[in-house]
Amino acid sequence: MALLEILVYPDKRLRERAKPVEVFDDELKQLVKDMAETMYDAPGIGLAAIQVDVPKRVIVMDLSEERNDLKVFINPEIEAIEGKQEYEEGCLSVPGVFATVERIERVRIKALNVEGEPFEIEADGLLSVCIQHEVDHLDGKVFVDYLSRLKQDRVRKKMLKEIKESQAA
Ligand code: GNR
Ligand code: NI
Repeated sequence: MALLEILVYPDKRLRERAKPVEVFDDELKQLVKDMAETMYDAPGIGLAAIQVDVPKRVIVMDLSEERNDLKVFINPEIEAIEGKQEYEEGCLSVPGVFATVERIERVRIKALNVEGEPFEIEADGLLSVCIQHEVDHLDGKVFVDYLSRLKQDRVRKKMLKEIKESQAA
């Protein structure tokens, strides 16, 4: 097991479009394990592989209080069903920044499990928000992209300042 380093905005590698998984082997299982460990340690409720500099379409998530209900989505596809919702989002790649984002309320998710078997679920509430946030990462998007230019500039400056300070220390 290993903790992986989480890329921090505005790192350019977060802008890459992740590639579909084609091989369901032990290496993929190890990646999922390491991502789960990294997410639990952070702590966060979700993590996309691109955030640990692996440009593959792999997501781990755990929304449970007890942190014992790991969900894995490989090559996920989202289809809107209905509605809109607003949620105050945060991101492990933008530490300390929280902002309200409008998302689709109810979605259908088609994905593969770690064995490569397809499954389909419907989601609303936090699961729906989180899967949309994670699939954005796989497409090179970050939640701050939905904010005004002014707010994006402020977030970028804050992150760059913190990165600089952590390097000086
Ligand atoms: O830990 C996380 N919390 C969170 C809260 C509201 C909306 C989305 C999220 S996902 C985030 C983890 C993360 O950055 N995943 O990419
Ligand atoms: Ni995120």
